[in-house]
Amino acid sequence: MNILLYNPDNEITNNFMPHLWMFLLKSLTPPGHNVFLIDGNALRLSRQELVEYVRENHIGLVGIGAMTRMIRKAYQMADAVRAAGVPVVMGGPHVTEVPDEPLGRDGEPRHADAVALGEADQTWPAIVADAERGTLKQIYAPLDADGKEVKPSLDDYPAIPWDRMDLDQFNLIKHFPKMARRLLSLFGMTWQSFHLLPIESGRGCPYGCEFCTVTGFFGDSIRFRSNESVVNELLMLKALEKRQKGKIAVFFIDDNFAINPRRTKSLLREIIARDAQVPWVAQISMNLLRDEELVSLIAQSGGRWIFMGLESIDPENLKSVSKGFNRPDEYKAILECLARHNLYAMTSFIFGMDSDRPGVAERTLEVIRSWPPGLPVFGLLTPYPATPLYDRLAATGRLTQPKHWLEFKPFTMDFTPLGITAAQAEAEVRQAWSSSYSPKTIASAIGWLASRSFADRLIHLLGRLAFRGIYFPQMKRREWARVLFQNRGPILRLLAQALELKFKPRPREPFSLDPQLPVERTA
Ligand code: B12
Ligand code: SF4
Repeated sequence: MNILLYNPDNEITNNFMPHLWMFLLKSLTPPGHNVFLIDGNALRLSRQELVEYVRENHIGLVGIGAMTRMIRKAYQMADAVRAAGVPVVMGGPHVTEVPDEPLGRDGEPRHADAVALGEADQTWPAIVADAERGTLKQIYAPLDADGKEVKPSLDDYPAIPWDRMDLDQFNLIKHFPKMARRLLSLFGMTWQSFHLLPIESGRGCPYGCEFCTVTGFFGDSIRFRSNESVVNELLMLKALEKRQKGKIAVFFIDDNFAINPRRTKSLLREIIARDAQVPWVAQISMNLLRDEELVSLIAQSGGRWIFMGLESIDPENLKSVSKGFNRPDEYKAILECLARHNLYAMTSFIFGMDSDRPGVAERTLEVIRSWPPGLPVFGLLTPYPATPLYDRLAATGRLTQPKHWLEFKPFTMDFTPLGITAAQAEAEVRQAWSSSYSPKTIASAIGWLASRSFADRLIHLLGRLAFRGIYFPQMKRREWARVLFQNRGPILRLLAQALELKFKPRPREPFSLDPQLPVERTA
């Protein structure tokens, strides 16, 4: 049977990284089937185009996965596929939380023939077999003989054959303007491709923050792959990048990569010992980064950026969403410790919490300005279905859009905040993004990095321009031209430094994204 796995686009930004579930389920598909993958973020298809693709490729089953914010689009695409007579199975966090919705058991139209609840590693082969026989059930749940939910162990995690997958749609170099590519090649960056690929080394986070789906979905039982299997995957990617004459970086998508610091350190030591370093990014909660030995191993093993949910600078807010383990009084010291190890942070903030008052953006920005530069992101507190936050807001009658996902609008509030209006909270988010990614802030961040390597400055600049695009889409050539013009100061200064490095290469500063190579300081 021919199977299509499809992930809808989020209708706003381009994707920078493939979704792991598609590659994982492809690897777990029993032999004898052909699995096609389409990520709508990389290859945007209309409903009609998707149906044509399904017909042309004689697809017998379409699997669709989506987060809550993409679910409306997912349902529209599923409806079109089902109208063409091809069965649809849906999976992922949203449909797991509200399975009656895709199955039309809530009185609304049906969008899926079947739903895979929770982690589908073990149910997927049964789904495929039933679809082939034409006996799809409505619900597939990973249950044991007693009907209790089973979380798959990651002991026998499949080797994902990245080297045999078509990754061309995720080649980020293709998104660079031609002129930028030419400039980069002048400085020896002649990569044919640049991929950011997702790897999971473990699943689960027991912290149970009130707004988060993860503790409910993956359970608070934490599971890890063996060090060996993770390191083998990294080594395969290193070999692949060599063959592709390209560059590969990795996003460890574990919710809390250092949730068991002993195990994380042992993995990082093995990466170093087996020379498996690639530049990587991971999500780690702030409390676990107090450990400087861990920070040092992160840096030596290829770690470049750490994504951390700081959420708020107000301890009362943090307590109100069960995230009191974040301590705002230590944010600065930890970020400085990371910067000493040449590591930087993507810091995520949420506005609209119960203690937020007008002016929260400026108060937060003032604190951020005292830190080493990073990539801050700002969002509104969002009640995802089946989270304790959703239940609390529903119970107190504060939800203004109980099914906000069916009319999804980015950066809008779906409930009534306490100390600020919804419109004010939305304006605070706007202000935080505008200020954090203004040409002045970008110039000052690059200035802060004057004593760091050229590569660090270039990566920060590119990162800042790209992250700016999360809030201010800059897809069209004209929009890019405006952004580049507004930021011409740091861009021209970097260009001048690059020319100087190229033509007056003494003392030489090697251009490298590989952390194991020494990168000389220029000052
Ligand atoms: C990586 C990641 C991202 C990446 C992007 C996604 C990517 N390209 O991989 C980035 C960093 C960009 C991102 C952004 C966001 N993310 Co995110 N992200 C994740 C993360 C950490 C890992 C996803 C992953 O690969 N997991 C591992 C795979 C194996 O698990 P899985 O996807 O759940 O798939 C399994 C099952 O669900 C099932 N399955 C999934 N799909 C399908 C489909 C079929 C047909 C079948 C049969 C089975 C099936 O089988 C898989 C194997 O068991 C998850 C948390 C998590 N641990 O999952 C959050 C998560 C998915 N993100 C979340 C959120 C909220 C967001 C944001 C909205 C945050 C924000 N406020 O901006 C944005 C939105 C992004 C957008 N595109 O618009 C929430 C989603 C909650 C929800 N109900 O939708 C999660 C669960 C985290 C959380 N805190 O609750 N995210
Ligand atoms: S620490 Fe992160 S992954 Fe864990 S429950 Fe909190 S928000 Fe979710």
